[in-house]
Amino acid sequence: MPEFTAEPNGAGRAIAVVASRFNEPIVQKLVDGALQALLAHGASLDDVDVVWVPGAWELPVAARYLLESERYDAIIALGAVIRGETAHFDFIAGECARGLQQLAVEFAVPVSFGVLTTEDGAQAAARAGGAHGNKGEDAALAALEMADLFDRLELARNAADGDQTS
Ligand code: INI
Repeated sequence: MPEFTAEPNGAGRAIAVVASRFNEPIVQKLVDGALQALLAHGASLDDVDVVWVPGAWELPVAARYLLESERYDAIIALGAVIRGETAHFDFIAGECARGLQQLAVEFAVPVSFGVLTTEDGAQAAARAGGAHGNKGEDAALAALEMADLFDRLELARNAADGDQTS
């Protein structure tokens, strides 16, 4: 029975980090965590672009633009939507999540979700290098693992196709 597992492997990967400026001090920590994780797993900063957008609402459209370039092996979306600060929290958080997931499925390219959706700033800080870790780092690792998984699946598919034609 074939079984596929993968590892976060950043060697030779072109990665886009798309980050929203709203709640920038928090999001900068997510970006720092993501970049550290990419470097720790073999990526080169020469192959990583960091793209800033105004808020989480703009993350999906920016991610789509980047995906259409076909230049990236994975996209890491980072942001912080904090309920206490807006009446339209649910719209922004929900549409951001939905838009990013739709893109991942449509393009079949890893688009990881490192967007904090919290009740208050303290919860967000705890997840941006505080007591609950760094969700930017987690998102980077997920993106690299998915890119590696797709490589392995592609190899297996090509091998199976070769078997059929020989
Ligand atoms: N954007 C965020 O990323 N986080 C928030 O908490 C937030 N709040 O609180 O409103 C927020 N709003 C801006 C939004 O993402 C868009 O940039 C704006 O509506 C312009 O399109």
